[in-house]
Amino acid sequence: MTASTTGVVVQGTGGVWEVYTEQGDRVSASMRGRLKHEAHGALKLAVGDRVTLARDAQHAETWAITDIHPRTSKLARRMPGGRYGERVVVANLDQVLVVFAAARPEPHPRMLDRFLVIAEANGLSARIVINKADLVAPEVSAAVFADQAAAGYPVHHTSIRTGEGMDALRDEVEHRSSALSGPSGVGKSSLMNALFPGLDLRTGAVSESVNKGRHTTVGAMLHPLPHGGFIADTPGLREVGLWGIEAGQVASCFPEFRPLLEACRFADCIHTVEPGCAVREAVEAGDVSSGRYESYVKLRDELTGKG
Ligand SMILES: Nc1nc2c(ncn2[C@@H]2O[C@H](COP(=O)(O)OP(=O)(O)OP(=O)(O)O)[C@@H](O)[C@H]2O)c(=O)[nH]1
Ligand SMILES: [Mg+2]
Ligand SMILES: [Zn+2]
Repeated sequence: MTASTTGVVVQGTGGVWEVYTEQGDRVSASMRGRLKHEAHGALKLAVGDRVTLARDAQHAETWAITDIHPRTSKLARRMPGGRYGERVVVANLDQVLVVFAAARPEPHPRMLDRFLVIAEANGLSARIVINKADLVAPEVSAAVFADQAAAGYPVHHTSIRTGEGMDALRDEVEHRSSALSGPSGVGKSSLMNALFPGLDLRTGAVSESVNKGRHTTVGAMLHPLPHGGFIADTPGLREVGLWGIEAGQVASCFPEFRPLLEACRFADCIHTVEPGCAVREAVEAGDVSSGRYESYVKLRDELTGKG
């Protein structure tokens, strides 16, 4: 007799995987032989994948992953040239939360743009969280990321000290699968603990180095949320980086550039020196922020080896 169920892979980087079942149990499982062969040596399964599990009555302790359900999205590190394919860091994410602090550490709009471009290149919607709102006057922190808000990204102001913004952010995170990203020390783990007290994530300046020392393979890990949904703490965008993004793809990773791209005089316009460039005209007219344009040039140069 065989029992079967479905679940979501929450941890593991090959070999044994931790799966959170639809019954709310956390079980260990390995891929069934047939599935392994289909993978052609590549790591086919990733954290976030929905899977079917089966268990034989004779081996009641061991679950086998018998099927991987189709993905709705993936945050992937693509290898250049496509020779080694890609490595999926987290599958089936609904959104990325890019967290910065209003202060301590100081926020950097150009660094935020880098995170946003990585999310866009992976086809994931992004939400900006400005944490530690208790440290800075609201109009000051709103001004820092005003260009990104104007580009259409939702912005949350939060503080774990005052509780500001917590209910609104929780509403956007519950029942979804989200990855948190952002610089060290901005309060990502603190925020998750404040939103969902049962999570008990490690906080403090050393959290990440401690984690790296404990696990030789630092992979993504999903935390199930009490009322449904999952959250991945740090690993995510930073690990994926700009790796494998094509230089020609960068302009379309700026949502406010997209309606302009068809209007450039040259189809292969790279929006730097060409005459009749609709993007540069919009920057000069003040319709597109010069800071965002600066990020575009910088990231593109980095990908073409000029940066
Ligand atoms: N004043 C203030 N301090 C905060 C707030 N949120 C977090 N902190 C403090 O900021 C420090 C860093 O918080 P963490 O949650 O460890 O930051 P993190 O982003 O998870 O850092 P890494 O894991 O290193 O990436 C801790 O000392 C927190 O107490 C806030 O809203 N206001
Ligand atoms: Mg942390
Ligand atoms: Zn152009």
